[in-house]
Amino acid sequence: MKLYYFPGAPSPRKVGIVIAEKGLDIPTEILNIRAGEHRTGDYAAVNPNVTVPALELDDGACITESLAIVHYLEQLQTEPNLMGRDATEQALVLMWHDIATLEGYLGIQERFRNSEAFPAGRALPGPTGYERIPALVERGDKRIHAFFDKIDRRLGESEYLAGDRYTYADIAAYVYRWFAHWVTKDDPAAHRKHLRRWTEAIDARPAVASLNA
Ligand SMILES: N[C@@H](CCC(=O)N[C@@H](CS)C(=O)NCC(=O)O)C(=O)O
Repeated sequence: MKLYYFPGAPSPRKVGIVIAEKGLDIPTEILNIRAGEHRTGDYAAVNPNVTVPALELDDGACITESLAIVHYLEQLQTEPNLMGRDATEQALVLMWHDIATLEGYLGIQERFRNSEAFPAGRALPGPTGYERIPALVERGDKRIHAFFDKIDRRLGESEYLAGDRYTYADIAAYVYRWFAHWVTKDDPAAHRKHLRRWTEAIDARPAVASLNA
């Protein structure tokens, strides 16, 4: 098994936290996507979509998409459980993961990749070139605020996103908060008290702290 990984990008970072939480030891190749290492060499033969993360299995199968990789790892190492123990909890984990990814991550990505900070012609990940649409920077900002307001409200009524314990839904949203802070230089948790309480609790987890160090 081999993981293609880059700790400085949100999708692989979520998988990195899951691996640390589960105490797994997986051979890893780091591809620095900021230096374009995923677009050169033979990585396209592993993952034609040229995105990270990807998990190559010993039988030659290659799993891309962080949610699919995490689902696989959860079957491989069931404890600590991160994807939900019963039908309701599993559905709530997937629901909050989807909300976080579609409303949060995609808004941050829109804000980042359509700005001058990002190389031209690469407004979406993957092998196809897409030009920037500058108006999406402002729309992305608006989406980021709406998303973290929603998460803050949820965390005002629930200790964690899917209920009273930490799950993969929290890992995803936690990574997106970090990504939003990195992109906008404005920490969404600085002025939202429930989000801050939850961020500090996750920051203190040994597996998370080991990756943040
Ligand atoms: N849906 C995929 C998204 C993968 C993705 O877009 N990865 C980004 C890093 S977060 C990437 O590889 N970007 C490379 C590029 O933009 O060229 C997942 O959840 O893993």
